[in-house]
Amino acid sequence: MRTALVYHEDMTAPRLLWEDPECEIECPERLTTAMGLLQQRGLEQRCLRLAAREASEAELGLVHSPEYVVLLRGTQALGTEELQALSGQYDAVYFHPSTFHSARLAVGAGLQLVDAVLTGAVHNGLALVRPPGHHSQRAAANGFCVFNNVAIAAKHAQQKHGLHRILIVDWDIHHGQGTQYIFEDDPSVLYFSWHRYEHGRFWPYLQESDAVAVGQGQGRGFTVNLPWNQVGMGNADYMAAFLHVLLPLAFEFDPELVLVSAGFDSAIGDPEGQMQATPECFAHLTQLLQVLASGRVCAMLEGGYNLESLSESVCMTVQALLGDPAPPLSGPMVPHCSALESIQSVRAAQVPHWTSLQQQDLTPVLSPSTCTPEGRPSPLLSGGPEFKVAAAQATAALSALLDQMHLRRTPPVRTAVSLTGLDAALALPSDILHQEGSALKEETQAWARLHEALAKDEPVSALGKVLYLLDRILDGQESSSVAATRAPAAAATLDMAIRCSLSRGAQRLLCVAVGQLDRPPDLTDDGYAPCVMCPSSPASLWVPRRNGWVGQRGPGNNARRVSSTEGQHFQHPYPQTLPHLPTLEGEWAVTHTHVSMGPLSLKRRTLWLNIRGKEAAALSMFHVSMPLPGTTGGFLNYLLALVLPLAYGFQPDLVLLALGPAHGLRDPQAALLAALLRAPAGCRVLALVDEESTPQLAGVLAQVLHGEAPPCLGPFCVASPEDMQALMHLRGQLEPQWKLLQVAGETGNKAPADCLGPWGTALLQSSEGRGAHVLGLGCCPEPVHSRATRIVRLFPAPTSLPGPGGLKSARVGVFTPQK
Ligand code: X5A
Ligand code: ZN
Repeated sequence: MRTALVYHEDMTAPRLLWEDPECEIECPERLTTAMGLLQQRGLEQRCLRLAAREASEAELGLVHSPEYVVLLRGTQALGTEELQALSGQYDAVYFHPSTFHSARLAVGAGLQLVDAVLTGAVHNGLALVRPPGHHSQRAAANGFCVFNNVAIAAKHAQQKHGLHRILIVDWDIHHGQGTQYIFEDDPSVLYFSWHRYEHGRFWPYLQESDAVAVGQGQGRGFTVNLPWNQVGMGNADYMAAFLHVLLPLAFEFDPELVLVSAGFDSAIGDPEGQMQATPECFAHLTQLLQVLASGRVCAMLEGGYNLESLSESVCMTVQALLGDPAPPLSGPMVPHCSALESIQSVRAAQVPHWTSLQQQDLTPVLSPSTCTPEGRPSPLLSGGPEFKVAAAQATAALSALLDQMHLRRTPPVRTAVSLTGLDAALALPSDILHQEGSALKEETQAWARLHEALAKDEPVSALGKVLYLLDRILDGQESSSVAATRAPAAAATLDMAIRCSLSRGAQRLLCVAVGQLDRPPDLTDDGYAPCVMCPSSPASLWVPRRNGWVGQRGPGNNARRVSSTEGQHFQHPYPQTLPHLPTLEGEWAVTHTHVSMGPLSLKRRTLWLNIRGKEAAALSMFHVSMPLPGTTGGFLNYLLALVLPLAYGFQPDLVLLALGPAHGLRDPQAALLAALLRAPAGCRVLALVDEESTPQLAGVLAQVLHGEAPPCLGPFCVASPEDMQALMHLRGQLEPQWKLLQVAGETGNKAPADCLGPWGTALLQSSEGRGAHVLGLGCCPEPVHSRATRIVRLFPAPTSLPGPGGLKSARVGVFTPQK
């Protein structure tokens, strides 16, 4: 089995025996509710269940002083008043007669989990424990924590399993100062924590929680603190923190094991955190961590006090550990200004210690937008009356959100991978499907007629297989597939796959083409112009609808999917993915009296990324070409600082990953690319692999798309200056539109015209002679209703745009987005 779930009912025993508004949130229902939902969702049944054992006193001694352990042992026999008196000696702690037993089970659960993962019994797992651990110190209980479960697990992994590099990711919303103190001079443990900080005004009110605390002595650079100076941080902020801070350092560190201090008080609705990350965010964070350390991820529960948010988030984490696709992230992928300032400050503090940061432009930290104490509301006191009101409001907001997101209805789709062409020599795990089916011959031939290359060179059977695999992904039968393409037909096959996906109702298609594969000349950001969509079929009919294009599928036998004229939508295979996302069409509705839109929908349907040997160019925000970096460091930088921010910003519902002729990727690079692209796309990926590639490459892609961890990239090697320059160039161009690329707060001195960057995508131009009132449309996934007007500088027209002569040069137009 893949995932362990470690638990013991006895850990529900400790409870608060007296009045204490600060401590009452740490209650037994935290565990029972989370376990209950895991069972109800059928997730618990899919895990290897391990009953937690008590840690020995020797194991506690890996971190804690003998005197402290003796003191705790003594609490078992104390009466309520004595317990209360002892509790009062610590900050935010309560003891119960069952505390010692429960705390030993919590430590033991972590040890069992680490043993199960490091002996290979499972790939990963979660320990659902109480009391939590990350505030606990060598000789002190603190913040509901008695023993430091994660720290003891790390020491155990080093001593019993001989590990040399362990990463601890503390996504609890409080600073795990206990863990920080234990490892602050230890370079073998990289400790990352983000936490509500508010410039020191939030518990535990420590200076050493700030970004400038980077560790001591040998351990300098191995403590990474990301303080949030405002509440309300959400999915985009957490994603930016992972992409721009944690992951670059983690890849450079190259851990052998990832321990997660998995507190869910960082999730929406939590009374302590007051943050806004939705439960599925934890599935994404977990997926991202699984590309490290061969997928050896051990998560241990820390905080999390909104029972509904906690249990949903726990389920999302377990689903991701099991390899299930993650639901798409909700909300605009636009980090908060204060979050960017925090990210900037931690990158600046860490830059001396990490080569992967050294090559990037790190502008000095400007006064953060939040640093003036005047006028800021004083922090809510835990347990106080205002705190309760805020908590009730948050809970109501959360319930509404969960209902609206249909989270409960997200089906677990197990990834299956189909192979064709290259599979002869492959030994794949038995749960990866070898798919031999093919699309109907007439349908295949109809598509093949679109391309000379296909009609002439490609055996119809190979094409039919690709179509069949794609069809099954779009129908939800498989998540992902791998197919072989022959070099002369690679571009045409990809083109056909794009057309087919769009015609089948894919709303946003991310095409990542590696090697000699150019964007099909008639593909625009919106998809294809209707007239070229299905030239072979006279029945082809494309009708613009409020929500995009609805139309008949051209060739073949798929008339059953044709929507009726009244029909709002295509019969969409994954309807749960998009309801929360405002369409760009809605956002950017240019008043139609000003602009005659012609046949183009405003919704951007394709994002084209070409990774190849030569140029770095952004022809539009949806058409980006980048060189293939020469080193591991360069490759990682590209993935984390460019490809993933774009992919998460775009939120594709399908990825076409084409490794064309001369793609130049080594197998581990291709595997990492596929593993990372899988996350933002709900695991829907069709990989087209050049037939000249080795069967091993197809095999490793199949495994990664199936949810296995990618193989090691090899030794970290810094990016070349040329690669970094090209990356900077692209980022600079794209950052104004793709906000997830940002790594620093606004400098505040930007001209208004630059709000949307050096170019917006021109959809229309005025005809010759009326050039003075050119209208432009900035394409930007950020919500704009807040602004009355936008100024957009036009970009020279891409060749695919209609209109005589293209645009002359940059001209500025103003428009008012419709409400
Ligand atoms: C594990 C954890 C929080 C303590 C908060 C005290 N502790 N106000 O979340
Ligand atoms: Zn916490």
